[in-house]
Amino acid sequence: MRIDIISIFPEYFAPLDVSLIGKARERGTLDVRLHQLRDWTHDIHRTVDDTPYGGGPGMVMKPEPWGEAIDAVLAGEAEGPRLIVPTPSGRPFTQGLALDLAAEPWLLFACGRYEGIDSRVMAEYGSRLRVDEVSIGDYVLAGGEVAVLVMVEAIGRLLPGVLGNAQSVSDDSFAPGTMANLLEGPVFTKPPVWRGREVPPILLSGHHGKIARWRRDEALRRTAANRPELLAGLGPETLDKHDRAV
Ligand code: 6GU
Repeated sequence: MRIDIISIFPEYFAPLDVSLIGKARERGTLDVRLHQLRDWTHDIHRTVDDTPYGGGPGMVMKPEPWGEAIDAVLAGEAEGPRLIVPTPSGRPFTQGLALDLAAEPWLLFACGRYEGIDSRVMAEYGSRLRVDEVSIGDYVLAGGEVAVLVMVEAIGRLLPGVLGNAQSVSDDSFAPGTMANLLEGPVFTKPPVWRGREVPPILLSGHHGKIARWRRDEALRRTAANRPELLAGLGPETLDKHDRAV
């Protein structure tokens, strides 16, 4: 997968050099290309923002540098990328959207700062590319860079061969299938007793059916405690006859 990121702070993306994503880049599974938006300005101050039409606080990113930057990324390619614009006003970023984006060959992230990017930029490319404005949660960040780090990590770990163990993707909280709308329960490793605290004996029993049942009960219990609104989305058809309200 190819990922282009346009930002006025490309140095924000240093974490993409390390860990799972860094390794995927070294192997060539992931091709990340960073671009400095200010390289497409033409004034001595390299201005990327201006005051909002209609008044109000803050600044808005000017359309011209964005148009030139995006055109330069698209230049010479037959097929365009999906354009993702991080903004708290966007559609929610979910595990489902991460899976959808992980199936794309090419993504372009356009990181806004200040009060956002002049809306004509999204309209302009909306006629040529699939454009999604996406939010990572109900809080406001100072810019889209950290949100893009979040999305690239969530998408990157889903690419074939990035995780050591394909099972860990299907066991994830929110994974479609048995974990849809469920949070993962607690996990344990050796030693069997630590500071007098025992690992739940069922996990040492070797009885795979009982372990799966216990894990599902714990997932339901944790979901009820931390995200009760998700339980409604489980729906009667996804509940088995042993599932119980906890
Ligand atoms: Cl995607 N961007 C910004 N600036 N703030 C956010 C966000 C995105 N998602 C939640 N808050």
